Amino acid sequence: MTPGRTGAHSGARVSDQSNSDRVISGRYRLLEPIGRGGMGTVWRARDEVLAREVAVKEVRAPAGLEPAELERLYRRLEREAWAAARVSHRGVVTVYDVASEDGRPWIVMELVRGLSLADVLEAEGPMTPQRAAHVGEQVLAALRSAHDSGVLHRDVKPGNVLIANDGRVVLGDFGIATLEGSSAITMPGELVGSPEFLAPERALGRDPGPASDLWALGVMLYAAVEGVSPFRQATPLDTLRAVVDAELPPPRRAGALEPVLEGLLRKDPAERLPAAEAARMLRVVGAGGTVRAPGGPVSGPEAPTTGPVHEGHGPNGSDRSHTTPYGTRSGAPPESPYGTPPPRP
Ligand code: 3AM
Repeated sequence: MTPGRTGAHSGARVSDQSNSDRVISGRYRLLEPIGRGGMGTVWRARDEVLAREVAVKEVRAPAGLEPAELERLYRRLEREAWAAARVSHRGVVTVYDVASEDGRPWIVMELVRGLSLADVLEAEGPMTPQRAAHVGEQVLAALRSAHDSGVLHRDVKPGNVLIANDGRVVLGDFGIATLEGSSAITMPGELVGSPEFLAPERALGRDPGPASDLWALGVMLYAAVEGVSPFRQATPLDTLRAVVDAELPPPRRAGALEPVLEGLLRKDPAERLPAAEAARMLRVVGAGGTVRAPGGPVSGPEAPTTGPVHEGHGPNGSDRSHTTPYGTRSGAPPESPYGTPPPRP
């Protein structure tokens, strides 16, 4: 990673330059698009009042909405940005402002200079279980802080996890976060969130809870070590069916992380690994130790194994050792982490 740059956010993959140099709300000058999320484009921008760079998310509504529906969507997004602003944690992107321009909200956030986990996986291929556990531990700490404030993220996925150049792992994009207990923003026929990360209870149309975010964390960590997303199928509908019905494809490269994945990816949210236990297990695996199946005793960090964990455990695994959590990039870029659907069990 190159210090000081915004990671892969050169704008090369984001073609919409049309708003460049536009000033939002008389204050935020859009400089370059740095990524595109589900709800719109994220820009690197300059806050002209405080003379610092920020990230600004442009919210785009699905085409064809009635004006009243549009208005409702925008007001809800504002409320949800305010909900996210309640969370104060070093692992959670700081929301500074909701600016209003051309009748729609623009979410102003801390600019994280680094790469998204999606970019890292694309460039480097699957992670070692130890490194994934280290990332997962930090994402979980951020989620627990959000949950303690009554905020659900609802869109945990590699594109929304930012790995800053200083090594900090930051959970970003609270654009569709919501207060626990309030209903989701839904457009006719639309599910909020990406199908492959959606927890079974959400795929079944039930209200999400903190455990739904833990499921998404499990999917993300599975994809990070295995190189394939566990339930992804050719169409969103088939993916949702697999989320609800399919057994978890047995991990082949997860090694010490396997009990954590199994615990986070239990279909019944009541049986899912509790956050505190998941945090403890991730800490142990991140330190090079091993853990027993969820519910069982955990081997403490006092007796971690040393050295890489389960390197060479699966195909292409032997040359991917990383001596530091964000160290050496090795080997040819592998297949996309979300490329090939896993075989159905
Ligand atoms: O499209 P990629 O994965 O490169 O990292 C986020 C993602 O990048 C980036 O915008 C894209 C869509 O979410 N992003 C989101 N919030 C950000 C922030 N606060 C951010 N990059 C820097 N700072």
